Amino acid sequence: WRKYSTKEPPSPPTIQLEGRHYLIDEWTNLSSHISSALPRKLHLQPSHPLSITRRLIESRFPGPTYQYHNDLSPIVSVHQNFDSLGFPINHPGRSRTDTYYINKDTVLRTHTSAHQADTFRSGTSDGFLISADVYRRDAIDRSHYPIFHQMEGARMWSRDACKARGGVPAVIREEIESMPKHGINGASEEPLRVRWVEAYFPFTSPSWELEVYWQGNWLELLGCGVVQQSLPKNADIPDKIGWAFGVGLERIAMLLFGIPDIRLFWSLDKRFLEQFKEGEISRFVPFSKFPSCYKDVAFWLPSSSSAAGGQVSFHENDMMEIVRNVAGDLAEDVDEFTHPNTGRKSLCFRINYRSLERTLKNDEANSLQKAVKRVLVEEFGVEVRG
Ligand code: FA5
Ligand code: MG
Repeated sequence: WRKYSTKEPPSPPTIQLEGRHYLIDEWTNLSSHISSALPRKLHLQPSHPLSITRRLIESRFPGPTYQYHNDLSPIVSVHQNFDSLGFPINHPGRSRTDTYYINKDTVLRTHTSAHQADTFRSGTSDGFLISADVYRRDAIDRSHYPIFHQMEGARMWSRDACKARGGVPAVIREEIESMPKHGINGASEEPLRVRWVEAYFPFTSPSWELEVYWQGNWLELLGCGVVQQSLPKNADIPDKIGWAFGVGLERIAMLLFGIPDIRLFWSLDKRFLEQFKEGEISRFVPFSKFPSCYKDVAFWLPSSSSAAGGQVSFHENDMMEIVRNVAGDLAEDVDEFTHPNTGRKSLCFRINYRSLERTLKNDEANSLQKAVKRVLVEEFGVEVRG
């Protein structure tokens, strides 16, 4: 009889983010590590290196030509993040292994380009800078984090005016020459080695990426290009033409301040936060490098016939996600390191544990590793080999 009492029928499952309820479905793949970081907004925290970097770049793109948008919600539609930019329906970036879905129609933006179309359409200025937190299921290492910050920049001109001035390249050159030129003295003493690499984005053509040599490798700083005509056309400004870029703010800040590990931006440790002052670029002083401790895990994936429900797929990014959820910022990097050739698919990962703030005990690393293995078995049905 209890069953038929005055109780309401069960309401559909929802998730609450930024004060709103969203229906969840089979696409939902948000973890608590991610949703709890939504309110941090590091690019708006006064005297945080990301905010200092943002303001420094903003000072090079002055109003009223450029308008700044720094508080757009990270929750966007699949249409805004992908369709409006011409991403084909089968683009890998759309998959649940790469993108955080709130439900099948709603994602955490994977890039600030998600706001390009709306901002062009609003027509309130010819240029804009959009700085924001963005979210991706991605590798774990010293220059990648699942939450990072991008700044989108764009500038439009009327096609005729542009032609009269010698075309897009000439106009861009003029623009650069007219920019304020106060010096930026980064923390690095070596001269920067940079290179432009031809790239592809569905919403620009031609496109490039800019890379800089850092800690022995080429580090990508930004993507950019001439905006595809479909964007201004769909935004009801078909007679305009222009450029856009999307830069990783962490990557710039790492170079400017000499910050060696992207996890540091999330630190609440005074020894980190108290080093920085609004408007100033200073060299980061490490609190000393604490020892690392690596642990390997090797496992067989379940054959699809034995897996419950038939198909179990496992993506490298699933491993990254498990490790971040279990170990948080105690994981420094994760490498997939061999592929022994056996009939069943076998995977091996090396997880490097290191705290940025203290010496990690071997016991602690062991229990994190144990927890990672438990999740692998319970959620993905793998057979751990060692
Ligand atoms: C984009 O996101 C494009 N929206 C950029 C763009 C804008 C192109 C406008 C053309 C016109 P990409 O995926 O390459 O491109 O990311 C841009 C930058 O974000 C990278 O160069 C890098 O600096 C930074 N970035 C990417 N992934 C991560 C990550 N996991 N952690 C930290 N920074 C990252
Ligand atoms: Mg790129």
